[in-house]
Amino acid sequence: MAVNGFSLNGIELGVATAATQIEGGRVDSNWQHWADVPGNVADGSTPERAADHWNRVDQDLELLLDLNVKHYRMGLEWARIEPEPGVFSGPALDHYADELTELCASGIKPLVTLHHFNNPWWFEELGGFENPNAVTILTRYTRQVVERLGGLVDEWITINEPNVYATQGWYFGVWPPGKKSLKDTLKVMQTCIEAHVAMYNTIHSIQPDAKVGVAHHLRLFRPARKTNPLDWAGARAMAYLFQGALVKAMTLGEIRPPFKRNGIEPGQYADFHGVNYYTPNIVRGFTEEVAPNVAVNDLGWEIYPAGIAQICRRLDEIFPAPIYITENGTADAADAWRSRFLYDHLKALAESGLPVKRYYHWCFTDNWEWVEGEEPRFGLVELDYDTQERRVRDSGRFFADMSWKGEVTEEAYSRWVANSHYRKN
Ligand code: IFM
Repeated sequence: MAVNGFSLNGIELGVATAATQIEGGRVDSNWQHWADVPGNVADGSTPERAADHWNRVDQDLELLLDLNVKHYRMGLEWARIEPEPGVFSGPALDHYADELTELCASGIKPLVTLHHFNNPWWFEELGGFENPNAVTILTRYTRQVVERLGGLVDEWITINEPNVYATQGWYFGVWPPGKKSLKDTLKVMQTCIEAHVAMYNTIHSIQPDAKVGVAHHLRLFRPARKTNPLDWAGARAMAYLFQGALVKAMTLGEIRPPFKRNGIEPGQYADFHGVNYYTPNIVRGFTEEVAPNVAVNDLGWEIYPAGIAQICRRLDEIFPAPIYITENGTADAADAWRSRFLYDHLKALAESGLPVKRYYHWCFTDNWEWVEGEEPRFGLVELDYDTQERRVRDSGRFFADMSWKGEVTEEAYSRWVANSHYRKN
């Protein structure tokens, strides 16, 4: 009798990456400039090294095949594609076209992210998402890309984690452009809404059957004290401002304060729900904390697998659409619990009864983790940054087995999960 095994119930597995985090190379982008300033990145690294994927596409394709992935989420480096305003690089677009051609020829379906926190430096200097022409500029870039690459890819993510992008860069000031202003944060979120809708419409005008969405970073906001009204109010307010209002605006054109309609009509602006889920938030008053005595990853983020299905259920209630888990993963340098993490999150999804169609694990290889640098290890594939050697972790072997079989077998559970344990804070 099956005790620990389960069927994935049709959820197809893939892995996710982002250009700045794996490609390497010195690119004239907001992140290169930010990382060049001493003190901005914890270990002093920059995206210049990363996984050198730009020069190792073939090698990495072999690894993707080794992992049995059916889907690959990748990002584009806008600064490579449009190095000067309105000037598009044929060689950069050709490079991505070649990569996409190889993926398709290998039976791996690409999902391409147009904006993943990365701006060309010229755009950043123009004020980036605060520039009054930002939507037009992003739409021009989108049109060029989709016209060139649309024959190879028909699934797109317009913007990755607009809430994280806006709050880290404009509210906490720890990411470029390093501002600390609620007013500017909301302005950037407003631009994200308008840019997404314009990009969505642009893609569909070129590829009517394309599938387009946003990769939303979604959290469960839970009150620290179950009977404290202030904690409840804080949790509700944070959930609304960080994600609720943004998701409704970007999915259905349902505009609520503090956002403005600015010409956006109610409608459907997502062909799938894109969910990046990592951790819940515990709210005490209007501050956040990590609960004591809970499982945590190397970055101290709580691991709460049930939350992934709870988040998806809320989205399904807003609007029933296929759900793609566009990111889910954990920083686990020793690969001590990644297999259990995979098992628990996939089990919660597979048993949820929700229309979860895809699961993209973050990350394919270890990746340059923004201001955390090279230290956190999210990869199914371990990377030696000095030698650029790659090695599939045990959790990667477990992932490959699940992806191949469409289920977790009892044998796979005993081999990879039974001895994989979380550690508590
Ligand atoms: O590495 C990031 C990614 O760029 C966006 N989502 C969260 C990941 C882990 O922090």
